[in-house]
Amino acid sequence: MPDPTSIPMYKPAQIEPKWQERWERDGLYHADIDPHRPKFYALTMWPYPSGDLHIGHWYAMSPSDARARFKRMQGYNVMFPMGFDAFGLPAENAAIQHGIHPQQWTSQNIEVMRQQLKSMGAMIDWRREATSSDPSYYHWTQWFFIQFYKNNLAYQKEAQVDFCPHCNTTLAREQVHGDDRHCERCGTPVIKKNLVQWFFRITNYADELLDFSTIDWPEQVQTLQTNWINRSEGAAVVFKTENGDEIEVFTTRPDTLWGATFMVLAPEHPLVKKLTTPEQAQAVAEYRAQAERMGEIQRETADREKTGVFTGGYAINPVNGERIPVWTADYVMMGYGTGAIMAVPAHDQRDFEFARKYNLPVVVVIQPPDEHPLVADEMTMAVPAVGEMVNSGPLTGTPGDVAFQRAIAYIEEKGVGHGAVSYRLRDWLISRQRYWGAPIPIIHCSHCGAVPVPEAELPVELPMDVEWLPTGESPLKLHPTWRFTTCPQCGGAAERETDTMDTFMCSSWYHLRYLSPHYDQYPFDPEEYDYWMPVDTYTGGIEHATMHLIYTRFFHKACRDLGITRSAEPMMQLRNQGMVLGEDHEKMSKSRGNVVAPDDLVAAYGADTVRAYLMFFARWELGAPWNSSGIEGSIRWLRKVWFTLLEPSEVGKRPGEEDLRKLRRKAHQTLASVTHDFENLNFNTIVSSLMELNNEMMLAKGAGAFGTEAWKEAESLYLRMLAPVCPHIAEELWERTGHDYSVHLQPWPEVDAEAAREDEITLVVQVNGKLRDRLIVPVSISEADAKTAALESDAVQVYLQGKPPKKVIYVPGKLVNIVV
Ligand code: ANZ
Ligand code: ZN
Repeated sequence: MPDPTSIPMYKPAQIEPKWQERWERDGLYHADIDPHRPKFYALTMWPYPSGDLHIGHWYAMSPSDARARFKRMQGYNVMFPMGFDAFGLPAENAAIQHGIHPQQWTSQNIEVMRQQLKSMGAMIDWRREATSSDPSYYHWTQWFFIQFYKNNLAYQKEAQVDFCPHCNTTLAREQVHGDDRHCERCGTPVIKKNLVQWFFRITNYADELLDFSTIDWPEQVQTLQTNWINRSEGAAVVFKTENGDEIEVFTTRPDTLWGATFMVLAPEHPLVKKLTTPEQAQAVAEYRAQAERMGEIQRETADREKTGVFTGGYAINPVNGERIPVWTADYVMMGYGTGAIMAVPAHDQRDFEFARKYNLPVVVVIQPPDEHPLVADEMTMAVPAVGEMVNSGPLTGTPGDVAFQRAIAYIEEKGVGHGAVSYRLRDWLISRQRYWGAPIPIIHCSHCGAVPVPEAELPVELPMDVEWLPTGESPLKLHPTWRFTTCPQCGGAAERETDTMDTFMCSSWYHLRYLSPHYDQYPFDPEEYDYWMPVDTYTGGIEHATMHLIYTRFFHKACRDLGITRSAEPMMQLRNQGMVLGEDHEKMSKSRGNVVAPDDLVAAYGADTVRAYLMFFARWELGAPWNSSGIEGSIRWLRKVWFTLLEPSEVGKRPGEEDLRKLRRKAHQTLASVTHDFENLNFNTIVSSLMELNNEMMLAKGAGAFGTEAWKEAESLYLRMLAPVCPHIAEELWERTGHDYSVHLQPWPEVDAEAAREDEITLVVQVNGKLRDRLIVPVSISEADAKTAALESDAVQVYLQGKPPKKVIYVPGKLVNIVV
């Protein structure tokens, strides 16, 4: 036996780089097609190459890595790839501010981050690395665009867009925040601009995107996506104006049509100008100008005082022939439904407030059951429209449950409208007036229109020699030669599209590029696709719930319809981690000075400790504030493990039968719970279970168990369970305890149910000293559990009669006496 004083110290700084090199040299984490093994595609969201892997990245990636490692030990052929989402604004801003080319800035940053990722000890197969700004990558991003364009899934139209005057670019609706509608990146209030833009027809997929039945995604993400899409059933109804125009409205309550006493058009609605009478012209023009300055979110705020202006024009209610005034008001949004509404003040609160303010008539058309007949003049607010139809001509008396359907049948029969569905989801605006993105592969020809670049000529490469002027135009527009070309169809002089694609386009398909990042015949090697797809577990931040995670589902479905991908969904299971906050409980930021730098932590404690702490300190999906003394607990644990496994028992101690049984029981019970927890990504309880088992092993060692069969088994189980969490120390101890390289190639152990079984005892239950019941309970039952079990016994309940006991006495392992 080795001399205990010769146990070396645990020195992560020495062992971690050593194993990382060895694993890399041996290609230990290479994932190749193997038809004899089941595959597992574990994907974690790729980072933007900002140049620094922060603690949030570690929090997202190292537990994901542990889960992937666990799956591998379970016998799956696991692919865990990594890459960089490298197009986007910060690179361009760095170019403008520091005069460094985005290409150079990006590749320097990637170099740094790749090293940082390696220091994490993750099982990344670096041969599969992909970077979206590489021409070999965006070649295929452009190819996808062309497939979409050829199949009418991409189109251009003039649109009013949100534009950041500081970043000089269009923003997606999701990138505009707050009541003041500021830019997500720089905080500048955005303005509206009319530009010809490119869109993807994501709305074609609205209904299918609402179906989550085949995927295991968090409820919260499903809700966010469902609300984002916001499907409403109702009717489209046409109202004729007195000067012969038609106003179409979308309503969710066609059964209230007889109560429509006025109409409201959004200020931007094209009919506003036509309908406005000369007397009202000035008021309407002023109102429109004022509305234009306001943002949609601000306008949608329900409790805002309603404002509006009468256009002077009238329309005819198509069901009762009433002449009703047409107003314009900013509580009606141009981007929703048709941008026009029929106002039913008796049953819609916003319309009610508007009607009272401007003295417009209120007509009750729904009578709630079991209430006095409603009188419009006495109402102080709109009445929810549930009940029997009244004042509704031929439909009067229709019961509430069929009113909706009958009203639709009626307007369809009269030819004034039809059943319709409306969505909040808009088509995806993908064009950006920026340089650092994938150029949209279109050539504009004055004869032929928008012509896609022939596929053989892809990629349309970004020119490297551009000028950095934040002009609001893409720098590609200012390039002296790049944009001038010839039309692929007629050969005439033509110009390239100078907009680039939204970076969410690049990230909609990166999981496919990882399959074969060097393949140059197609976006991916079909053989790799057949083996690896779909992604089995996808992990990343909840903040991507409505953009990336909707876009990538749309992308996959669109590609499926074009015969490029198969199956309805790209990612079967999704799990979101929470956020690591600063020690001050605030979001980490440089300006607050509360940023925790993983590189410093790795230098001080080693990667394994950082990994263990990140898995331990919070429930993964919730996150928590950082705690710099907490991480000390993790290094102490690993040092203990180190000595537990290396330092023998005192000479001469012989363990008893019961000591060894206890050790085996704890080891297998831990294995059962750790297995369950890995499956369910409950990382914090994995670490705490391992801490407990280590304590049990120390006790067993005190009793002389070191080196016994039971000890050897516990040691092997321990290191295999530790391997996914702390891959380096597990590998080092695996070697030092005499096992063959590598712990990471070991199968996940099987629980020995017999060993894990708790021994049971009979607990006597007394009431006032008299025997009333006997309970079979585990030997290790805690005092609290024993008391609860006794109090819950039917025999005891009879004596308690619903009252609390006076006193409960517990004699460990023997009896509970309840005094009533
Ligand atoms: C008459 C009516 C009566 C309505 C009633 C509601 C209740 P969701 O459920 O969100 O789809 N609406 C339609 N287009 C609008 C727009 N562009 N801006 C503001 N409001 C608009 O809401 C659909 C309902 O919101 C529609 O049904 C319409 O008002 C209003 F008792 O029509 B309703
Ligand atoms: Zn042409």
